[in-house]
Amino acid sequence: MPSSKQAPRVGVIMGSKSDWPVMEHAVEMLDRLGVTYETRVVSAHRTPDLLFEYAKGAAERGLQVIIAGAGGAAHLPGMVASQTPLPVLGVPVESKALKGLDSLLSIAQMPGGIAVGTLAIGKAGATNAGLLAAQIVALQDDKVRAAVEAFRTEQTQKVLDNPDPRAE
Ligand code: RP5
Repeated sequence: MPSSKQAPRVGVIMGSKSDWPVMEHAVEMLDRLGVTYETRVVSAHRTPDLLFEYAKGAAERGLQVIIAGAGGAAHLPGMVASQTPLPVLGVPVESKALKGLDSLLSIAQMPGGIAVGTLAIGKAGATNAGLLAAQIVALQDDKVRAAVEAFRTEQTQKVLDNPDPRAE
């Protein structure tokens, strides 16, 4: 679903609906930084034709970055990257069996020649994927750049204002 009536600039896709509790943190960050996006389940093994259609049409539709989250044998980010010139950010989702180490290695260990920017496992990775996507969009958008800078200033100030680790 698009975030607003404005054209989405970031595509947030995931291999399964079950990835949403992690991937919603990417969307939260994009919302916070005022970046338009769309969200969609695109599975590399359950809907391979959709994967190709989505990735091939992404740049033409005006997307600037794709965030792809997947767990287990997580081939979604790499396959999407192989079908688009857009930067692809991969988020390894925690798996039940191997706690996301499988997802991390599947996404990070791309053979040279097709790049996927791999983030941390889980919530931190999804949050940073949203942040990094915004930073990429900010290269051509001063409003988003100002929002990224304000976010970081606020984050720094919060730490400086609360130096006592025991305080509530
Ligand atoms: C991957 O398999 C998905 O990205 C998800 O993390 C994992 C499990 O999917 P479900 O069985 O919950 O649909 O493709």
